[in-house]
Amino acid sequence: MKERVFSGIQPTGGMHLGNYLGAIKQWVDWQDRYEGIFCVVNAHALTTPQNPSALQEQSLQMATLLLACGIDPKRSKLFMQSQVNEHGALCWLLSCGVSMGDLARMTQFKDKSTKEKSPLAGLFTYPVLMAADILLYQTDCVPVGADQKQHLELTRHIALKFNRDFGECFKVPKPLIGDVGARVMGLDDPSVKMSKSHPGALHALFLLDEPDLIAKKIKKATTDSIGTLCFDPTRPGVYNLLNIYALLSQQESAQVEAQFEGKGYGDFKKALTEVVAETFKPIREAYTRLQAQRGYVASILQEGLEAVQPIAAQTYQHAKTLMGLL
Ligand code: AQP
Repeated sequence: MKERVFSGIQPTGGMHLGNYLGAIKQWVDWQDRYEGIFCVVNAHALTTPQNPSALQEQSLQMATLLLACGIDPKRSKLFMQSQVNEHGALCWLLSCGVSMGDLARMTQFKDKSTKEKSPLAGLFTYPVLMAADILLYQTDCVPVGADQKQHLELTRHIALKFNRDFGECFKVPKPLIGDVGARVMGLDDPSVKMSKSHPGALHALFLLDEPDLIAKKIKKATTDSIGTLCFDPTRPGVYNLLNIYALLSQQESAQVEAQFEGKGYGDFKKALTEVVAETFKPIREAYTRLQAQRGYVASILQEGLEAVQPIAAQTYQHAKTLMGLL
């Protein structure tokens, strides 16, 4: 029997190259080896203020994009988090077993809360909802990038503690480490990771960007005045662009350096634009086709919901009973 993988993406904006390289491409590739349960985590998006109609639209766009990227409903389940009530319900049970101190140590909370004037309590308890997402499905493996490692460790701690205190209930998930280096930084500011919700117009490359816009963003991407093309982490702008090129063209860094030896930033940016546009083109086309098939995405989400809901209900009932709730 295949091991089960669970992962989710927040519909806090469009899907960008960082999401694709750091997560979605690997979800797609792993579908042969694992039983995939993938989720648009729209309830997580509420941890920062959202416009309700934009959130609805972005949630459906995200589900459509996941299918366009290659999530295959015949092999994996795809669903919308808010349609399974047990996520919120289990989050409450788990939040009554985790300490404020453990949550306060989460570096993502520290980072994100400093950007908000008045951070929401949901931002603080976000890792508990993430633990509920994972534990509800008796997940074997969770893909983790560097920024989610700490949250998965907390999930494991929560599961182990619950099983010890109340009785065996949750499978303790293992991390699944993806491509090394698949961390994409902002084009306009390579000191921060590329993010959906970053306000900069030239910050992220979105999968639905047209070729002209891709070219414009890459042309304006931050580099430096040195002029040579080598993988030097002390030159974050050039390093980030080279890293993107290597990942998309599936080459080692030495090969990329050899390819661009003696060339300038202009030539390199042209080649980068081409490889990005080539990667996005089939996804954009698949997205347009899926959108034209009225009702198709909704029917896939419904099928996914019907497949995962009983698993979530069973785990939640078990946890509730073990805790002594009638
Ligand atoms: N820049 C990135 N490079 C590599 N991987 C990334 N991921 C996100 N940004 C990068 C990975 O994408 C998956 C889904 O992310 P998410 O939507 O659940 O959360 P996030 O990390 O908060 O994504 P964003 O784009 O930065 O959204 P906002 O702006 O809303 O915070 C995760 O596996 C993540 O590691």
